Amino acid sequence: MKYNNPVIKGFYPDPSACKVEDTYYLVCSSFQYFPGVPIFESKDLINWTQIGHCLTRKNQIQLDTVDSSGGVFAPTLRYNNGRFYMTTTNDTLRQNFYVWTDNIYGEWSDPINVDQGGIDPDLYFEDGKTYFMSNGTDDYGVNGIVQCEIEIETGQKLSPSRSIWQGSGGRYLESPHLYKINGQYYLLAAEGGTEYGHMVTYARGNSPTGPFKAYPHNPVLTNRNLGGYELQGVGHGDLVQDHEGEWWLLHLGFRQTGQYLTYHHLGREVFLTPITFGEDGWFTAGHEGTTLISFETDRIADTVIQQEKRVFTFENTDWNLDWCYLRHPVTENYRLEADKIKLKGTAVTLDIPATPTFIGIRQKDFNAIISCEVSLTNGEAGITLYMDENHHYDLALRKHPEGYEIIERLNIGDIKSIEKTKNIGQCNHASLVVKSSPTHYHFYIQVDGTEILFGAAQTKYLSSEIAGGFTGVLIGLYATGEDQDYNAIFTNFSCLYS
Ligand code: 6LW
Repeated sequence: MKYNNPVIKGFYPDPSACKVEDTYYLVCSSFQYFPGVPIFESKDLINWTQIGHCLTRKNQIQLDTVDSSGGVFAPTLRYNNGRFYMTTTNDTLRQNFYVWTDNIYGEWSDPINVDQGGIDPDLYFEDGKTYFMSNGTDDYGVNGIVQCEIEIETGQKLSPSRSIWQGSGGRYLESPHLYKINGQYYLLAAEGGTEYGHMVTYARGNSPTGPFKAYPHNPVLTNRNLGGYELQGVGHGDLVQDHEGEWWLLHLGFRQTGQYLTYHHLGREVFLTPITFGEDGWFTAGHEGTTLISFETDRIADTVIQQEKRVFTFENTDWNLDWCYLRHPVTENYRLEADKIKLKGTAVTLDIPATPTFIGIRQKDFNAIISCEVSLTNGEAGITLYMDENHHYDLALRKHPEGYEIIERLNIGDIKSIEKTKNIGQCNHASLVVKSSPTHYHFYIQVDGTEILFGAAQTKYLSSEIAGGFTGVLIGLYATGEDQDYNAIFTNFSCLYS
Protein backbone atom coordinates (compact mmCIF):
# COMPACT_ATOMS: atom_id res chain seq x y z
CA MET A 1 0.00 0.00 0.00
CA LYS A 2 0.96 3.63 -0.20
CA TYR A 3 0.83 5.86 2.87
CA ASN A 4 1.38 9.57 3.19
CA ASN A 5 3.51 11.53 5.61
CA PRO A 6 2.98 13.11 8.06
CA VAL A 7 0.98 10.39 9.80
CA ILE A 8 -0.04 12.87 12.51
CA LYS A 9 -0.47 16.41 11.19
CA GLY A 10 -0.03 19.65 13.08
CA PHE A 11 2.05 20.62 16.08
CA TYR A 12 2.83 17.22 17.65
CA PRO A 13 6.64 17.18 17.98
CA ASP A 14 9.16 14.74 19.42
CA PRO A 15 7.17 11.50 19.06
CA SER A 16 7.98 8.51 21.20
CA ALA A 17 6.15 5.22 20.79
CA CYS A 18 5.85 1.71 22.12
CA LYS A 19 3.81 -1.34 21.23
CA VAL A 20 1.75 -3.34 23.71
CA GLU A 21 0.07 -6.46 22.37
CA ASP A 22 -1.57 -5.37 19.10
CA THR A 23 -1.64 -1.63 19.77
CA TYR A 24 0.91 1.12 19.25
CA TYR A 25 0.92 4.09 21.62
CA LEU A 26 2.62 7.42 20.97
CA VAL A 27 3.24 10.61 22.95
CA CYS A 28 4.44 14.10 21.93
CA SER A 29 5.78 17.19 23.62
CA SER A 30 3.42 20.03 24.53
CA PHE A 31 5.52 22.96 25.91
CA GLN A 32 3.33 25.70 27.48
CA TYR A 33 0.02 24.05 26.58
CA PHE A 34 -2.25 22.19 28.97
CA PRO A 35 -3.13 19.36 29.32
CA GLY A 36 0.41 18.18 28.65
CA VAL A 37 1.77 15.31 26.54
CA PRO A 38 -0.97 14.09 24.17
CA ILE A 39 -1.30 10.30 23.83
CA PHE A 40 -2.33 8.55 20.60
CA GLU A 41 -3.05 4.94 19.75
CA SER A 42 -2.95 3.03 16.48
CA LYS A 43 -3.38 -0.51 15.20
CA ASP A 44 -1.52 0.00 11.91
CA LEU A 45 1.05 2.83 12.47
CA ILE A 46 -0.61 5.15 9.93
CA ASN A 47 -4.01 5.89 11.52
CA TRP A 48 -3.62 7.49 14.94
CA THR A 49 -6.38 8.45 17.37
CA GLN A 50 -5.80 10.64 20.36
CA ILE A 51 -6.88 8.91 23.58
CA GLY A 52 -5.76 11.29 26.31
CA HIS A 53 -2.93 13.23 27.88
CA CYS A 54 -0.35 12.17 30.47
CA LEU A 55 -0.29 15.46 32.40
CA THR A 56 -3.83 16.45 33.30
CA ARG A 57 -3.37 17.83 36.82
CA LYS A 58 -1.67 20.95 38.01
CA ASN A 59 0.35 19.02 40.58
CA GLN A 60 1.95 17.00 37.75
CA ILE A 61 3.34 19.96 35.85
CA GLN A 62 4.14 23.54 36.82
CA LEU A 63 3.31 25.76 33.83
CA ASP A 64 2.44 29.09 35.46
CA THR A 65 5.79 30.75 34.87
CA VAL A 66 6.58 28.95 31.63
CA ASP A 67 7.53 31.03 28.59
CA SER A 68 6.35 30.04 25.12
CA SER A 69 8.28 26.94 24.02
CA GLY A 70 9.31 26.33 27.64
CA GLY A 71 7.66 23.74 29.83
CA VAL A 72 7.17 20.18 28.60
CA PHE A 73 9.94 19.05 26.26
CA ALA A 74 10.36 15.74 24.48
CA PRO A 75 8.81 12.72 26.26
CA THR A 76 9.59 9.00 26.10
CA LEU A 77 6.85 6.38 26.42
CA ARG A 78 7.75 2.91 27.64
CA TYR A 79 5.92 -0.16 28.96
CA ASN A 80 7.34 -2.53 31.53
CA ASN A 81 5.70 -5.24 33.65
CA GLY A 82 2.16 -4.09 32.90
CA ARG A 83 2.90 -0.42 33.55
CA PHE A 84 3.31 2.55 31.21
CA TYR A 85 5.95 5.15 31.98
CA MET A 86 6.27 8.59 30.43
CA THR A 87 9.40 10.55 31.17
CA THR A 88 9.97 14.17 30.16
CA THR A 89 11.56 17.45 31.18
CA ASN A 90 9.97 20.60 32.50
CA ASP A 91 12.60 22.67 30.74
CA THR A 92 11.64 25.85 32.57
CA LEU A 93 12.43 24.22 35.92
CA ARG A 94 15.27 22.16 34.37
CA GLN A 95 13.72 19.10 35.99
CA ASN A 96 13.52 15.59 34.57
CA PHE A 97 10.70 13.42 35.89
CA TYR A 98 8.44 10.53 35.01
CA VAL A 99 4.83 9.54 35.62
CA TRP A 100 3.28 6.09 35.31
CA THR A 101 -0.10 4.45 34.84
CA ASP A 102 -1.48 0.91 34.74
CA ASN A 103 -4.37 2.13 32.58
CA ILE A 104 -3.35 4.26 29.61
CA TYR A 105 -6.95 5.48 29.23
CA GLY A 106 -6.96 6.77 32.80
CA GLU A 107 -5.02 9.10 35.06
CA TRP A 108 -1.25 9.10 35.45
CA SER A 109 0.70 9.21 38.71
CA ASP A 110 2.20 12.22 40.40
CA PRO A 111 5.67 13.06 39.06
CA ILE A 112 8.78 11.27 40.28
CA ASN A 113 11.86 13.44 39.85
CA VAL A 114 15.24 12.19 38.68
CA ASP A 115 18.36 14.05 39.69
CA GLN A 116 20.03 13.98 36.29
CA GLY A 117 20.14 17.08 34.11
CA GLY A 118 19.81 17.57 30.37
CA ILE A 119 16.73 17.12 28.21
CA ASP A 120 14.94 14.32 26.33
CA PRO A 121 15.00 11.67 29.07
CA ASP A 122 14.69 8.00 28.12
CA LEU A 123 14.01 4.84 30.13
CA TYR A 124 15.33 1.38 29.39
CA PHE A 125 14.31 -1.64 31.47
CA GLU A 126 16.24 -4.90 31.67
CA ASP A 127 16.50 -7.69 34.24
CA GLY A 128 14.98 -5.63 37.03
CA LYS A 129 17.28 -2.70 36.31
CA THR A 130 16.21 0.71 34.98
CA TYR A 131 18.59 2.85 32.98
CA PHE A 132 17.86 6.56 32.65
CA MET A 133 19.37 8.47 29.72
CA SER A 134 19.26 12.17 28.76
CA ASN A 135 21.54 14.55 26.91
CA GLY A 136 23.83 16.93 28.80
CA THR A 137 26.88 16.70 31.04
CA ASP A 138 27.69 13.81 33.34
CA ASP A 139 28.91 13.76 36.94
CA TYR A 140 32.51 13.97 35.67
CA GLY A 141 31.95 17.01 33.42
CA VAL A 142 31.83 15.03 30.17
CA ASN A 143 29.15 15.92 27.60
CA GLY A 144 27.12 13.47 25.57
CA ILE A 145 24.30 11.04 26.07
CA VAL A 146 24.36 10.65 29.83
CA GLN A 147 23.20 7.55 31.67
CA CYS A 148 22.60 6.42 35.22
CA GLU A 149 20.74 3.56 36.82
CA ILE A 150 17.69 4.49 38.88
CA GLU A 151 15.32 2.83 41.31
CA ILE A 152 12.04 2.91 39.38
CA GLU A 153 9.81 3.21 42.46
CA THR A 154 11.53 6.38 43.74
CA GLY A 155 13.59 7.84 40.89
CA GLN A 156 16.68 7.68 43.16
CA LYS A 157 20.00 7.37 41.33
CA LEU A 158 21.74 4.07 41.94
CA SER A 159 24.87 4.98 39.99
CA PRO A 160 26.69 8.16 38.96
CA SER A 161 25.62 9.78 35.69
CA ARG A 162 28.12 8.85 33.00
CA SER A 163 28.46 10.02 29.42
CA ILE A 164 28.07 6.92 27.22
CA TRP A 165 28.19 8.35 23.68
CA GLN A 166 29.36 11.61 22.18
CA GLY A 167 27.44 11.30 18.92
CA SER A 168 28.72 11.55 15.37
CA GLY A 169 29.91 15.14 15.53
CA GLY A 170 26.71 17.08 14.91
CA ARG A 171 25.61 19.88 17.16
CA TYR A 172 22.83 19.40 19.74
CA LEU A 173 23.16 15.71 20.49
CA GLU A 174 19.77 14.85 22.01
CA SER A 175 16.80 12.50 21.97
CA PRO A 176 18.50 9.28 23.19
CA HIS A 177 16.62 6.00 23.10
CA LEU A 178 18.16 2.65 24.05
CA TYR A 179 16.95 -0.73 22.70
CA LYS A 180 18.07 -4.34 22.72
CA ILE A 181 17.63 -5.88 19.29
CA ASN A 182 18.95 -9.35 18.40
CA GLY A 183 21.23 -9.37 21.43
CA GLN A 184 22.86 -6.00 20.66
CA TYR A 185 22.20 -2.62 22.30
CA TYR A 186 21.31 0.24 19.96
CA LEU A 187 21.53 3.84 21.07
CA LEU A 188 19.50 6.14 18.84
CA ALA A 189 19.89 9.93 18.97
CA ALA A 190 19.24 13.14 17.07
CA GLU A 191 21.84 15.70 16.07
CA GLY A 192 22.02 18.93 14.11
CA GLY A 193 19.30 20.84 15.97
CA THR A 194 15.61 20.71 15.25
CA GLU A 195 15.82 22.85 12.10
CA TYR A 196 16.96 22.21 8.53
CA GLY A 197 20.12 20.36 9.63
CA HIS A 198 18.27 17.83 11.78
CA MET A 199 19.25 14.14 11.59
CA VAL A 200 18.97 10.76 13.25
CA THR A 201 22.17 8.97 14.21
CA TYR A 202 22.93 5.81 16.17
CA ALA A 203 25.54 3.54 17.67
CA ARG A 204 25.55 0.01 19.03
CA GLY A 205 27.33 -2.02 21.67
CA ASN A 206 27.32 -5.23 23.66
CA SER A 207 26.09 -3.79 26.94
CA PRO A 208 23.39 -1.25 27.91
CA THR A 209 26.11 0.89 29.47
CA GLY A 210 28.36 0.85 26.39
CA PRO A 211 30.89 1.28 24.98
CA PHE A 212 29.00 2.15 21.79
CA LYS A 213 30.39 2.12 18.28
CA ALA A 214 28.86 4.62 15.85
CA TYR A 215 27.09 3.45 12.70
CA PRO A 216 29.75 4.08 10.04
CA HIS A 217 27.32 5.90 7.71
CA ASN A 218 25.69 8.33 10.12
CA PRO A 219 23.36 10.12 9.81
CA VAL A 220 21.04 7.21 9.17
CA LEU A 221 18.24 9.65 8.31
CA THR A 222 18.18 13.30 7.27
CA ASN A 223 16.48 15.45 4.64
CA ARG A 224 19.07 18.20 5.04
CA ASN A 225 20.47 17.68 1.53
CA LEU A 226 17.08 17.59 -0.19
CA GLY A 227 16.89 21.19 -1.39
CA GLY A 228 13.51 22.09 -2.85
CA TYR A 229 11.76 19.23 -1.06
CA GLU A 230 8.67 19.94 0.98
CA LEU A 231 9.61 17.75 3.96
CA GLN A 232 12.48 19.09 6.02
CA GLY A 233 13.94 18.97 9.50
CA VAL A 234 13.46 15.22 9.95
CA GLY A 235 15.02 13.80 13.09
CA HIS A 236 14.21 13.01 16.73
CA GLY A 237 12.57 9.62 16.51
CA ASP A 238 11.84 6.35 18.21
CA LEU A 239 11.98 2.79 16.82
CA VAL A 240 9.02 0.41 16.96
CA GLN A 241 8.69 -3.15 15.75
CA ASP A 242 5.43 -4.06 14.03
CA HIS A 243 3.29 -7.18 14.31
CA GLU A 244 5.29 -8.87 11.53
CA GLY A 245 8.67 -8.11 13.09
CA GLU A 246 9.53 -5.21 10.76
CA TRP A 247 11.06 -2.05 12.20
CA TRP A 248 9.86 1.53 11.75
CA LEU A 249 10.95 4.94 12.89
CA LEU A 250 8.33 7.39 14.15
CA HIS A 251 10.01 10.77 14.09
CA LEU A 252 9.45 14.46 13.66
CA GLY A 253 9.80 16.64 10.60
CA PHE A 254 8.07 19.64 9.13
CA ARG A 255 6.39 20.71 5.92
CA GLN A 256 7.67 23.97 4.52
CA THR A 257 5.15 26.32 2.92
CA GLY A 258 6.38 25.79 -0.63
CA GLN A 259 9.03 24.02 -2.60
CA TYR A 260 11.54 26.84 -2.16
CA LEU A 261 9.77 28.69 0.65
CA THR A 262 11.83 27.80 3.67
CA TYR A 263 9.24 28.61 6.33
CA HIS A 264 7.06 26.35 8.40
CA HIS A 265 4.26 27.47 10.70
CA LEU A 266 2.27 24.26 11.34
CA GLY A 267 4.90 23.04 13.79
CA ARG A 268 6.82 19.80 13.81
CA GLU A 269 4.66 16.81 12.91
CA VAL A 270 4.88 13.00 13.14
CA PHE A 271 6.39 11.00 10.25
CA LEU A 272 6.72 7.26 9.68
CA THR A 273 9.78 5.86 7.94
CA PRO A 274 10.59 2.18 7.30
CA ILE A 275 13.78 0.79 8.84
CA THR A 276 15.70 -2.08 7.26
CA PHE A 277 18.26 -4.20 9.10
CA GLY A 278 21.21 -5.52 7.12
CA GLU A 279 22.99 -8.84 7.65
CA ASP A 280 25.72 -7.00 9.54
CA GLY A 281 23.23 -5.79 12.17
CA TRP A 282 23.35 -2.13 11.08
CA PHE A 283 20.08 -0.62 9.87
CA THR A 284 19.21 1.91 7.19
CA ALA A 285 16.21 4.22 7.03
CA GLY A 286 13.69 5.33 4.42
CA HIS A 287 14.66 6.05 0.86
CA GLU A 288 18.47 6.30 0.77
CA GLY A 289 18.44 7.81 4.26
CA THR A 290 15.67 10.33 3.57
CA THR A 291 11.98 10.55 4.44
CA LEU A 292 9.43 10.87 1.66
CA ILE A 293 6.00 12.48 1.44
CA SER A 294 4.67 9.00 0.64
CA PHE A 295 6.06 5.49 0.82
CA GLU A 296 4.98 2.46 -1.18
CA THR A 297 5.29 -0.51 1.14
CA ASP A 298 4.21 -4.11 1.26
CA ARG A 299 4.72 -4.14 5.02
CA ILE A 300 1.24 -2.67 5.53
CA ALA A 301 -1.69 -4.56 4.00
CA ASP A 302 -3.50 -3.02 1.04
CA THR A 303 -6.69 -3.35 3.04
CA VAL A 304 -5.46 -0.69 5.47
CA ILE A 305 -6.77 2.72 4.45
CA GLN A 306 -5.22 5.92 5.68
CA GLN A 307 -8.14 7.95 7.02
CA GLU A 308 -8.14 11.66 7.46
CA LYS A 309 -10.60 13.76 9.39
CA ARG A 310 -11.21 16.90 7.29
CA VAL A 311 -13.83 18.80 9.33
CA PHE A 312 -13.51 19.84 12.96
CA THR A 313 -16.52 21.34 14.76
CA PHE A 314 -17.57 21.79 18.38
CA GLU A 315 -19.89 18.84 17.90
CA ASN A 316 -17.36 16.36 16.49
CA THR A 317 -14.37 17.24 18.70
CA ASP A 318 -13.71 16.50 22.34
CA TRP A 319 -12.92 19.41 24.66
CA ASN A 320 -10.53 17.20 26.63
CA LEU A 321 -8.66 15.74 23.66
CA ASP A 322 -8.63 18.09 20.69
CA TRP A 323 -8.57 21.42 22.52
CA CYS A 324 -5.98 22.86 24.86
CA TYR A 325 -5.18 25.92 26.94
CA LEU A 326 -2.26 28.26 27.45
CA ARG A 327 -0.64 27.22 30.74
CA HIS A 328 -3.08 26.42 33.55
CA PRO A 329 -6.53 27.68 32.63
CA VAL A 330 -8.84 29.39 35.09
CA THR A 331 -11.48 26.74 34.47
CA GLU A 332 -14.41 28.84 35.67
CA ASN A 333 -13.76 31.18 32.70
CA TYR A 334 -14.86 28.46 30.27
CA ARG A 335 -18.32 26.97 29.79
CA LEU A 336 -17.87 24.24 27.23
CA GLU A 337 -21.09 22.85 25.87
CA ALA A 338 -21.90 20.45 23.05
CA ASP A 339 -22.54 23.16 20.46
CA LYS A 340 -21.17 26.37 21.97
CA ILE A 341 -18.65 27.86 24.33
CA LYS A 342 -19.04 30.77 26.67
CA LEU A 343 -15.89 32.61 27.64
CA LYS A 344 -15.22 35.02 30.45
CA GLY A 345 -12.50 37.37 29.24
CA THR A 346 -10.03 38.89 31.68
CA ALA A 347 -7.54 41.74 31.47
CA VAL A 348 -4.88 39.23 30.33
CA THR A 349 -4.38 39.64 26.58
CA LEU A 350 -2.84 37.28 24.04
CA ASP A 351 0.23 39.56 23.98
CA ILE A 352 1.89 38.38 27.16
CA PRO A 353 3.26 34.98 28.17
CA ALA A 354 0.49 34.35 30.70
CA THR A 355 -2.94 32.73 30.76
CA PRO A 356 -5.47 34.61 28.67
CA THR A 357 -8.95 33.18 28.23
CA PHE A 358 -8.04 31.05 25.22
CA ILE A 359 -8.91 27.59 23.98
CA GLY A 360 -7.15 26.29 20.89
CA ILE A 361 -7.02 23.46 18.41
CA ARG A 362 -3.98 22.73 16.27
CA GLN A 363 -3.95 23.88 12.65
CA LYS A 364 -3.33 20.56 10.94
CA ASP A 365 -3.04 21.53 7.30
CA PHE A 366 -2.24 24.48 5.08
CA ASN A 367 -5.53 24.87 3.24
CA ALA A 368 -8.40 25.48 5.60
CA ILE A 369 -11.57 27.46 6.03
CA ILE A 370 -12.06 28.39 9.66
CA SER A 371 -15.32 29.99 10.68
CA CYS A 372 -17.41 30.75 13.73
CA GLU A 373 -20.03 33.10 15.03
CA VAL A 374 -19.37 35.22 18.07
CA SER A 375 -21.62 37.34 20.27
CA LEU A 376 -20.18 39.85 22.70
CA THR A 377 -21.38 41.99 25.57
CA ASN A 378 -18.16 43.87 26.26
CA GLY A 379 -14.39 43.62 25.75
CA GLU A 380 -13.16 41.63 22.75
CA ALA A 381 -13.55 38.09 21.41
CA GLY A 382 -12.64 36.29 18.23
CA ILE A 383 -10.38 33.88 16.39
CA THR A 384 -6.62 34.00 16.73
CA LEU A 385 -4.01 32.23 14.62
CA TYR A 386 -1.63 31.85 17.51
CA MET A 387 2.07 30.98 17.37
CA ASP A 388 3.15 32.80 20.52
CA GLU A 389 2.45 36.06 22.35
CA ASN A 390 4.51 38.02 19.83
CA HIS A 391 3.31 36.26 16.71
CA HIS A 392 -0.45 35.97 16.21
CA TYR A 393 -3.18 37.26 13.92
CA ASP A 394 -6.60 38.04 15.38
CA LEU A 395 -9.98 38.58 13.73
CA ALA A 396 -12.35 39.74 16.44
CA LEU A 397 -15.40 41.60 17.57
CA ARG A 398 -14.71 44.47 19.96
CA LYS A 399 -16.87 46.78 22.04
CA HIS A 400 -16.20 50.51 21.79
CA PRO A 401 -17.97 53.31 23.66
CA GLU A 402 -20.71 53.75 21.04
CA GLY A 403 -21.21 50.17 19.88
CA TYR A 404 -19.27 47.32 18.29
CA GLU A 405 -16.59 46.91 15.64
CA ILE A 406 -14.78 44.13 13.80
CA ILE A 407 -10.99 44.32 14.00
CA GLU A 408 -8.14 42.63 12.21
CA ARG A 409 -4.99 42.71 14.31
CA LEU A 410 -1.53 41.62 13.22
CA ASN A 411 1.01 41.00 15.93
CA ILE A 412 4.45 40.33 14.46
CA GLY A 413 7.35 40.77 16.85
CA ASP A 414 7.65 44.43 17.74
CA ILE A 415 4.99 45.45 15.22
CA LYS A 416 1.56 45.30 16.78
CA SER A 417 -1.02 46.81 14.54
CA ILE A 418 -4.77 46.95 14.14
CA GLU A 419 -4.88 46.84 10.36
CA LYS A 420 -8.54 47.39 9.87
CA THR A 421 -11.69 48.15 11.83
CA LYS A 422 -15.29 48.18 10.72
CA ASN A 423 -17.94 49.78 12.84
CA ILE A 424 -21.05 47.61 13.03
CA GLY A 425 -23.08 49.93 15.22
CA GLN A 426 -25.19 48.29 17.89
CA CYS A 427 -24.90 44.82 16.34
CA ASN A 428 -23.06 42.66 18.89
CA HIS A 429 -22.84 39.58 16.75
CA ALA A 430 -20.46 38.65 13.91
CA SER A 431 -19.60 35.79 11.58
CA LEU A 432 -15.84 35.48 11.24
CA VAL A 433 -14.08 33.51 8.52
CA VAL A 434 -10.38 32.85 7.99
CA LYS A 435 -9.22 31.18 4.79
CA SER A 436 -5.80 29.70 5.00
CA SER A 437 -3.43 28.74 2.17
CA PRO A 438 0.22 27.69 2.48
CA THR A 439 1.37 31.30 2.23
CA HIS A 440 -1.53 33.47 3.43
CA TYR A 441 -4.39 33.91 5.81
CA HIS A 442 -7.32 35.86 4.36
CA PHE A 443 -9.75 37.37 6.83
CA TYR A 444 -13.44 37.73 6.00
CA ILE A 445 -16.61 38.81 7.72
CA GLN A 446 -19.88 37.38 6.64
CA VAL A 447 -22.81 39.73 6.34
CA ASP A 448 -26.20 38.33 5.31
CA GLY A 449 -24.52 35.24 3.88
CA THR A 450 -22.03 37.23 1.79
CA GLU A 451 -18.34 37.09 2.57
CA ILE A 452 -16.53 40.42 2.58
CA LEU A 453 -12.75 40.31 2.40
CA PHE A 454 -11.41 42.18 5.37
CA GLY A 455 -7.65 41.75 5.05
CA ALA A 456 -4.79 39.30 4.58
CA ALA A 457 -1.47 38.40 6.15
CA GLN A 458 1.40 36.11 5.23
CA THR A 459 1.75 32.83 7.11
CA LYS A 460 5.53 33.14 7.18
CA TYR A 461 5.45 35.74 9.96
CA LEU A 462 3.98 33.07 12.23
CA SER A 463 6.57 30.50 11.17
CA SER A 464 9.23 28.96 13.39
CA GLU A 465 11.84 30.66 11.19
CA ILE A 466 10.46 34.09 12.21
CA ALA A 467 8.93 33.43 15.62
CA GLY A 468 11.53 30.91 16.81
CA GLY A 469 10.60 28.33 19.40
CA PHE A 470 9.36 24.78 19.12
CA THR A 471 5.59 25.04 18.67
CA GLY A 472 3.18 25.50 15.73
CA VAL A 473 0.08 27.53 14.96
CA LEU A 474 -3.06 26.91 16.97
CA ILE A 475 -6.50 28.12 15.95
CA GLY A 476 -7.58 29.81 19.14
CA LEU A 477 -10.89 31.21 20.34
CA TYR A 478 -10.29 33.92 22.91
CA ALA A 479 -11.88 36.68 24.93
CA THR A 480 -10.62 39.66 26.88
CA GLY A 481 -12.70 41.90 29.11
CA GLU A 482 -13.02 43.35 32.56
CA ASP A 483 -16.52 42.15 33.44
CA GLN A 484 -17.31 39.59 36.06
CA ASP A 485 -19.53 37.68 33.67
CA TYR A 486 -19.19 35.60 30.52
CA ASN A 487 -18.78 38.23 27.82
CA ALA A 488 -18.47 36.07 24.69
CA ILE A 489 -20.39 33.18 23.17
CA PHE A 490 -18.99 31.19 20.23
CA THR A 491 -21.21 28.99 18.04
CA ASN A 492 -20.99 27.25 14.67
CA PHE A 493 -17.26 26.71 14.81
CA SER A 494 -15.87 24.83 11.84
CA CYS A 495 -12.42 24.15 10.50
CA LEU A 496 -12.64 22.53 7.11
CA TYR A 497 -9.45 21.26 5.45
CA SER A 498 -9.35 20.80 1.69
C1 6LW B 1 13.57 18.57 22.10
C2 6LW B 1 14.77 18.18 21.34
C3 6LW B 1 14.33 18.64 20.05
O1 6LW B 1 13.64 18.42 23.44
O2 6LW B 1 13.67 19.79 20.20
O3 6LW B 1 13.89 18.01 17.89
C4 6LW B 1 13.47 19.95 21.57
N1 6LW B 1 14.45 17.92 19.02
O4 6LW B 1 15.09 16.88 21.30
C5 6LW B 1 12.16 20.57 21.82
O5 6LW B 1 11.16 19.89 21.11
